[in-house]
Amino acid sequence: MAKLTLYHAAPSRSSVTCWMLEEIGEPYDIHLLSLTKGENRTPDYLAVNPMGKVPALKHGDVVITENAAICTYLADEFPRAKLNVPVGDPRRGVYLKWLFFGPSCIEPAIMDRAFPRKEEARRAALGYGDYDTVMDVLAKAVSKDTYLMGQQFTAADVVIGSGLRWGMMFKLLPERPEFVTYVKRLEQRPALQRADAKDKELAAA
Ligand SMILES: N[C@@H](CCC(=O)N[C@@H](CS)C(=O)NCC(=O)O)C(=O)O
Repeated sequence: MAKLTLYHAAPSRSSVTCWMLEEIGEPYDIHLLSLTKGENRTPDYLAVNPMGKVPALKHGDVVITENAAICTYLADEFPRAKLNVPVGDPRRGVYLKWLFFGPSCIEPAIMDRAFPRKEEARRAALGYGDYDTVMDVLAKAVSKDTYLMGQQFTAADVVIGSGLRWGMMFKLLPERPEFVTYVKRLEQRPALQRADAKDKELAAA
């Protein structure tokens, strides 16, 4: 099987991919980078990800970047883990919607809150519309069933769950009861616990 290598800074956004890899359950290597030492800006790493960002995932000769793309890729590439909704399944459209909602709505809504613009942007001009609507849509989605796709835990939960988890950790998202309950449920997953433990160990080394 082609080798999996995660380019990771512990903890950071690449912890999302680490969680996903733990859910997949295939062996992988970690190539640790120190962001504070600028190891993500070296020519060697820029050849892997010209954005100079983590995560990046190497699978054989393929390099994938962007958390949501990596999670989508891994779920499709390793269907045995049952973390995807496959092509042909009518639920796939909604599944993809949530995978894209993370980077295209949650992340910019949070970042605009953390670093407000001098002038308020028109709602129609922002891809995510407005912060409160994003929160309301999310609260409804995560409280409807056990997971976003019902009883099935999927890569979409890794992406959206991570956004909610990190957002609340950095006080950029409200601790709405729907978010807290959903995140607590995710935190019971052994794969997330293993990823967290790995991050603690790597950060302390
Ligand atoms: N859009 C990327 C964002 C990745 C990202 O911003 N990673 C941060 C770590 S939290 C990073 O590499 N920062 C280092 C830098 O920009 O110098 C994704 O979703 O994967």
